[in-house]
Order: sequence, then structure tokens, then C-alpha cells
Amino acid sequence: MHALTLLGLLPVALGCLNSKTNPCASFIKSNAAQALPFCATFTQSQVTATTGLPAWATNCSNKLKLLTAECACHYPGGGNPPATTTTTLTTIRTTKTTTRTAGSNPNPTGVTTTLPQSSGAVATNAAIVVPVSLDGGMKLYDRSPRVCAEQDETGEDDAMFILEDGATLSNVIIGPNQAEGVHCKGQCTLINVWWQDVCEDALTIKQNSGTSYVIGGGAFKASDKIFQFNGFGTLDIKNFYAEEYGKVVRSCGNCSNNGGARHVVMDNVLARDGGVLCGINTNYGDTCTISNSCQDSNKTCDKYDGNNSGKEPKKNGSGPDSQFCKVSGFSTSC
Ligand SMILES: *[C@@H]1O[C@H](CO)[C@@H](O)[C@H](O)[C@H]1NC(C)=O
Ligand SMILES: *[C@@H]1O[C@H](CO)[C@@H](O)[C@H](O)[C@H]1NC(C)=O
Ligand SMILES: *[C@@H]1O[C@H](CO)[C@@H](O)[C@H](O)[C@H]1NC(C)=O
Ligand SMILES: *[C@@H]1O[C@H](CO)[C@@H](O)[C@H](O)[C@H]1NC(C)=O
Ligand SMILES: CC(=O)N[C@H]1CO[C@H](CO)[C@@H](O)[C@@H]1O
Repeated sequence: MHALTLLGLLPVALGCLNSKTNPCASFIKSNAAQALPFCATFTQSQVTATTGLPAWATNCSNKLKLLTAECACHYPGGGNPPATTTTTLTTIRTTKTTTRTAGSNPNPTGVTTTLPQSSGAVATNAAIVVPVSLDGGMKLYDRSPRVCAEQDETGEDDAMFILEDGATLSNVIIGPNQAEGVHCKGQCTLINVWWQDVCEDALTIKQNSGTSYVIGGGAFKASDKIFQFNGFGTLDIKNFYAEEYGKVVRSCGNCSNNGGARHVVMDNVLARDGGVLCGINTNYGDTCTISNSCQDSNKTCDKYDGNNSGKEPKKNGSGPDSQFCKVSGFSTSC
């Protein structure tokens, strides 16, 4: 087979085809999980036909020109960073990681406190559904056009990623133009996921039961909550960094499904310039268990009297106790 080469940055010669009738446009538009990682690298780098096109490229008759055009139509920006985030890619970052000094307070250790440098950027005009797993290779994922409307509650459609029950998302940086970060429809695992600038919230947990995990990663500039816990069961967070935020986790205070307990477990979490680590509804038996963590203004838990009628829940105390807000190994010097 001849090695065909194509420069992805060629101007797009073809128009966008109708995704209702054209199989190439239809596939690329509606199968973001497969099309997007391909489009991101395909439009960016030299592609040789001998490296093999994905099976679904048959929908595009394996035509490179057509693939390029349709990638550009549905994932504008392709592998190129949107103009607003270019600075992120060119800024030289010094990665800071916390270390524990002998004899000091039980501060978290090994937590990275700077946004990692991205390895490229991907922009999509719809949320990316993750059925099983997605490893983003530290690319910056964002929505284009922008859907973030600050604290106006939007919905799952305005998320960056929608994880199906059991799915894992790893090694991604989520940009400022999306609105709802990650939505987990069931139990999910997030590994090394970073939010550059949280819009409505960073993660919404909807599982009915079981445990979801957040391992590593961090979130910046959440004017309200980082993790919104609307389902039930346990949210287990470790080695996580939060900076400038309202609350790290909040059990839904007034969701219509309220009635059961939610449990939050935090270990080795470092939180600066924000509010409590946990907002829990003690009347429903919620718990928050914190260990080896730091919050620089001594804010561990706010306890609420939650409801299922949509009313603003009343606050009923704050701080550690032996029943709802269990704290061990906690420091305020970070
Ligand atoms: C596109 O390709 C996939 C995988 O090869 C195939 O299952 C699917 O039916 C094709 N879709 C269309 C719209 O032709
Ligand atoms: C209560 O419900 C209102 C309206 O749905 C919402 O704006 C608010 O954030 C909720 N409060 C809490 C603490 O969940
Ligand atoms: C408020 O907290 C106290 C102490 O934990 C508890 O005894 C009381 O039942 C709570 N009140 C409501 C309305 O939940
Ligand atoms: C933090 O708050 C707790 C009570 O919630 C208090 O016992 C403790 O002394 C406070 N620590 C600091 C460093 O202010
Ligand atoms: C269970 C329940 O409805 N709890 C409270 C919800 O919030 C309202 C208003 O603050 C309270 O009156 C309820 O007792």
C-alpha cells in the first residue's frame, strides 16, 4: 500500500455534509468517544495511510480529505487549541507537589498544587459520552461554543464528559468553557482529572448506591461546589487539590429524591482559599470522614437539615463531631 501523507492543517476545502443523510458526517457527529480522539490527532499531525485508519472510517470511504473536513465540522479546533486557551499551552509551568516535613502537622503529601501542562487541546460542541473508559493523555478538553453560564444551573447536556455506570475517566484537563464538568450516571472512577476553571460544578454524582472514586487531580475557581452529590452511597476522594472554591463536596440539600444517606470519604486532600470540605445533611444520616487533610481556614463540615421539597436547607451546626463529621489527621497550615 502506498504511504499517503496529509497535512492536517490544510485549509478545509469541503463544506460540512448533512449528518442526517451522510454516513461519514453522521458517524463523526454522533460517536464522539471514537471520533474525537481520532480527529484530534488526525487533523493535527501527518497521517500515513499505512498506520491504518479506524474501522469506522469506512463510513467515510476511507477518504482522508473527507475525514479531515468532517472532523473540522464537528470538532472545530480539532487538535488545535482554541484561541482563548493558547496561553495555557505556551506557559511554562513549574509543577509544585507537597511534601511532608518530619515533625510537621499531618499535611497531605504528594498532592500536586498546580494545573498540569496540557499536551494538546480538543474542543467539542457536545458532551463526550464515556461508556467504559477514556484516557485523555493530558489533553485539555473543552466545549466550543462556550456553554458555561456561571451559576445558572444547566444540565447534563452542558457537561464535558458523561460517564456511564462503571466508567473510568483519566488524565484530562477540563477547560473553562464547559458548564457541568463530569456527570457520573452510576459508579465511576476519575483518575488525575483537572478542572482549570469550574463553571457550575466540577462533578455530579448520580449513582443509586456503591462507591465512586476521585483519585488525584484538582479543581480551581469553583464559585460554588466542586463535587455535587445527588445520588447515594459513597464518594471517596484521595490525593486531591482544591483552590478557590465554595465547598469541596455538597450532598444535595433539597433534591426531590432526598431521603437516604450519603457518605463522603476524604484522605490526603489539600484545600485552599475556600469553604468547607463537606456540606452534609445530618438529618438523613450523611457522614463525612476526613483524614490526613488540610483546609487553610479550619473548615471541615457544615451540617444541614436537608429536605426534598426544594426549600433552602437550614444550617444546623459545623465542625467535627463523633457521628457525622469524623476528622483525624487534619491541619490548617497549607
Ligand atoms: C460506521 O462504521 C461503524 C463501524 O465500522 C459501523 O458499525 C456503522 O454501522 C457505520 N455507520 C454508518 C452510519 O454507516
Ligand atoms: C436548593 O434548590 C435551589 C433551587 O433548585 C437551588 O438553587 C439550590 O442550590 C439548592 N440548594 C442546595 C443547598 O442544594
Ligand atoms: C441539629 O443538630 C443537633 C445536634 O447534632 C441535633 O440533635 C438536632 O436533631 C438537629 N436538628 C435538626 C432539625 O436536624
Ligand atoms: C479548628 O476548629 C476546631 C473546632 O471546630 C477547634 O477545636 C480548633 O481549635 C480549630 N483549630 C484552629 C487551628 O483554629
Ligand atoms: C425533611 C425536611 O423536610 N426537612 C426540612 C427541609 O427544610 C425545611 C425548610 O428549612 C424544614 O422546614 C424541614 O424540616
